[in-house]
Amino acid sequence: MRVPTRPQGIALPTSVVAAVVGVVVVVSALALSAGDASAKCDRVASPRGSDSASGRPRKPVRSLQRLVDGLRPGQTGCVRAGRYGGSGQTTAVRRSGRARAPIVVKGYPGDRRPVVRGQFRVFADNVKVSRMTFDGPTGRIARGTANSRNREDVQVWIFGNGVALERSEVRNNGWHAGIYVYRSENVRIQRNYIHHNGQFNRPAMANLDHGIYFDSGSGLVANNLFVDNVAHAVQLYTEPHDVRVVHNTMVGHGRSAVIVAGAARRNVIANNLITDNREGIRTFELVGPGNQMTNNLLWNNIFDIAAEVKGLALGRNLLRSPRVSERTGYRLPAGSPAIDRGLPAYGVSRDYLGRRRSGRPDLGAFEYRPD
Ligand SMILES: [Ca+2]
Repeated sequence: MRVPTRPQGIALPTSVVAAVVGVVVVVSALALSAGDASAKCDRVASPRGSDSASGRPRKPVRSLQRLVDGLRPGQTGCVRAGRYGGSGQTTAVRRSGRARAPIVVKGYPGDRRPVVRGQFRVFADNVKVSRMTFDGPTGRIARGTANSRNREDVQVWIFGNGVALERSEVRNNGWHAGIYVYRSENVRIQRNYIHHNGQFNRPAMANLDHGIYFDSGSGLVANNLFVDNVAHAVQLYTEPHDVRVVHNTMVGHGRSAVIVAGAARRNVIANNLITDNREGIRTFELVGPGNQMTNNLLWNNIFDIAAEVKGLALGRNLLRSPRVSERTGYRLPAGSPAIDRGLPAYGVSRDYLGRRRSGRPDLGAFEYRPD
């Protein structure tokens, strides 16, 4: 399988790219809420485990691969804090769950999120991945999406239907995408922190490395925090359909927050908070029908709406400062114009932190709550 030709987009003076990409943002203080309502662990992996063990909770396995290989539909594998995988390694989920009995892989309840090095693939249906950190670069990957200069590859590769990636961190990828979605229907990517993915020192790649590269399939991208990925936070290309990109906060991208290109069709971009990117929204040679962008807040992008938005139905979008900052982890302050400005039709019931949204939904990933 090869990654298809990418849209080349427009040339840009290097100094402008550097100025935007150079905004280094650190949100380490922004921890996902610890713990999990469900403490069910059918199998466990631990740095102190052994791959000759059964994997039952008192006999954990060592490797993430061993853990996922032992899961059956309806079972949950819990991963204790620590490091898994390694540079150049691939961990792959290959056994499918069922729609009502997914295979679940998650960070152990109450532990810090485990850190997975190398590439993580979900090549199966009905798999849910939660509370994990995927840390790039991948290292040299055998049989990856395509050969790059150093055989680096995408960090998390989703190739299956009904796959969920939630409450995780995807960072520091060295080639093309933090998350790559290929021919996958009903994918749900929610409440993740997706940041610093891409090759920052290669001008030739300034247009090509993204937070999420949604190539094909359908689903939901909601309540994610995207910060400082090289090119776009989300690229909808070559032919994704019926993807709802809603309630995300997207900051500091060298190209745009969202690009809709090629045969992408019926995708909706709404209720997002989009600041400090080169461009807020753009299209590129868009021929697919029915794409729309409405009710987003755009602020302090060099171009809030790019010159090329042909093929995209633009509804009303808000051009006002949301008054968010890196220092406060992009939470909304009292009086922000993003509060209660979401269209309920595109709303989601909870926010990035899992808090119930109140009143009309607030724009972006965070629902305002006075502390
Ligand atoms: Ca609200």
